[in-house]
Amino acid sequence: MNWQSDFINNLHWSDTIINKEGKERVAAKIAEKVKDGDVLGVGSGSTVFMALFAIAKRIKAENLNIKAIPTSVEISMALTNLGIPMTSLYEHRPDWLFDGADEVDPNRSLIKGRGGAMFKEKLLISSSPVNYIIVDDSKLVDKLGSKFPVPIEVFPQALLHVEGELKKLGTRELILRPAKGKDGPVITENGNLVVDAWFDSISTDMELRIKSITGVIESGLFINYNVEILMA
Ligand code: ABF
Repeated sequence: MNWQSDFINNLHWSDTIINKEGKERVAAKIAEKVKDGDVLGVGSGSTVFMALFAIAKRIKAENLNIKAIPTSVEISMALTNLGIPMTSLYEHRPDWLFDGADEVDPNRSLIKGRGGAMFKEKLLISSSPVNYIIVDDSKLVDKLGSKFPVPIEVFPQALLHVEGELKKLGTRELILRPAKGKDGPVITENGNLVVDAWFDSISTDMELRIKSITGVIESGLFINYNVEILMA
């Protein structure tokens, strides 16, 4: 199996992305920031993919020596395809990072995790001194939770316990995320489930309250992180 070319050929999302031009513009802004010798943290999502294509062009044209730390297997495969060398958190911490988001509120707090990679995304953001969140204006909201639920990665046998505790925190609706195109739930790269939790209101301590439930690995709430929002 030639997974490398299969992977690129299967990027059907490139034809269907919402606001492709906006995402391309912000991806170009990220590529401009890359300097020779940088170790980059690389998030997930279509905007990140576009930034990687732009970065790969610069690496080739200017013979830059860059290393990237990926947040998912999918991003690792894209890096391999594009010839961008990889490293890991065992060896390096990122100099800076770029990642997408699903919602951004006026305080720069975020909901992320539509791809289910929020644990590694949060680990990388927490390890990196400078973090750019690349979004188009459709991601801006007055209130977190207006358009997207909060994704929560849950250890499988803790599901019933976590469900009960989330109800105590006031969740309006909980959905066990289904796997696309097949029966059964999504299984994360860490072997866990993802629960999408809708809240009517998300207080600033909600991230910590969710994280303190035994069996929760991580949530897609990023409240008051050190991030700069880059928009097209
Ligand atoms: C990742 O990609 C996720 O945390 C977020 O859910 C998603 C954003 O994707 P896109 O850039 O395609 O809108 O950052």
